[in-house]
Amino acid sequence: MKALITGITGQDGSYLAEHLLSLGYEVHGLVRRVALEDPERRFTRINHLLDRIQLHAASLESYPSLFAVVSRHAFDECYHLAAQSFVAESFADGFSTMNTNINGTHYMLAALRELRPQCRFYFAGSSEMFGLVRETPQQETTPFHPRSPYGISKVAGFELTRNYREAYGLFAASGILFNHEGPRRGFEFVTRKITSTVARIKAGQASQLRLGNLDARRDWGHAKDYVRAMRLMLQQNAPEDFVVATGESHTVREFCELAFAEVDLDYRSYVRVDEQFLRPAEVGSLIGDASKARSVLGWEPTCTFPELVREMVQNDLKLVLGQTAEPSTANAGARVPVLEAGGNTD
Ligand code: G4F
Repeated sequence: MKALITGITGQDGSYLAEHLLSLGYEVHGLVRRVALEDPERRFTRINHLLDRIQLHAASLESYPSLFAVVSRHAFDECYHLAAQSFVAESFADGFSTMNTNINGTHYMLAALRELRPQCRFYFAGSSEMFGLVRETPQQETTPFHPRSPYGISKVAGFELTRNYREAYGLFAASGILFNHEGPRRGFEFVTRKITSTVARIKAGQASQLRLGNLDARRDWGHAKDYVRAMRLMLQQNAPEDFVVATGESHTVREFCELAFAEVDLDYRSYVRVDEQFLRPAEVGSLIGDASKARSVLGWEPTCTFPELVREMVQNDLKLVLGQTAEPSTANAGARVPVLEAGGNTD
């Protein structure tokens, strides 16, 4: 099996690449040209995989570049994970979030339809599509009410995926993934912001943690568990959409409490609310019902909330102390494999 992953340098892309490699797949990834020019910083999560995967330079903003890559390889599966995925940034620059997320998805679908219609397609939908929730818990049939340009772009990508499935018969499915975290999470997301700051406070390198809405409630799982569900969706007889969630939700405050307790500190002494981290329109509470994924895919999450918090704090403590941690920080520059240019790239 030959799989293409867009967004392979991200948290989910790196875990998915490992998972597919462990199952004997030939794994290809799309990367932006800017990433190639800065491999030491941009390839930290896939550094250890570079001699086992094939990377192709392309941009989600350029249809010709995606067309060129798809025209050269007979992909069986395509996992479209690449996106501007930080909700707060989508308020700061809604235009580029929309351009990348909506057009990027449309270009991928159009290139596959034209060149490789038998390739199965996975779209990374999001629980942010539920936004101002109409029912609790949220399931596949819950109506969408996105609250940010990011959420709106994901609803558009979800609908494009459905339309290509219905109009052109593509095997195109969307995962509606609730928040999924882990030691490879980007530092701008609240979980990693908390665990990395806890580690720095413990090491005497920081004295405060400034956050926005402490009462926001999320259904947090482990990204490693969630990439298994992505692949399972493409192994079914027919393309369908699935909610992927733990069915448990916790507040940002509870995450702080556990993370600080992991290093024997009381969060109340360090956490301060800072208005600059509040969002113009907040998604107050999300909790998913993954019954369909459990019964149809046979999927189960394996990591509990306290285990997730502990793993992330322990990893960040190692990073602060200069010990080996995830993502690998070893030098990737010397081992970047030969890359094939794909049309107009940035
Ligand atoms: O960690 P977050 O930035 O993730 P958010 O907005 O829920 O989105 C993540 O999960 C989605 C799946 O539901 C993905 F689609 C999306 O790409 C991304 O991975 O924020 C979580 C909550 C929010 O309610 C936010 O307002 O934490 C609250 N929060 C409070 N203080 C903060 C902060 N978030 C961030 N990033 N930084 C803060 O200081």
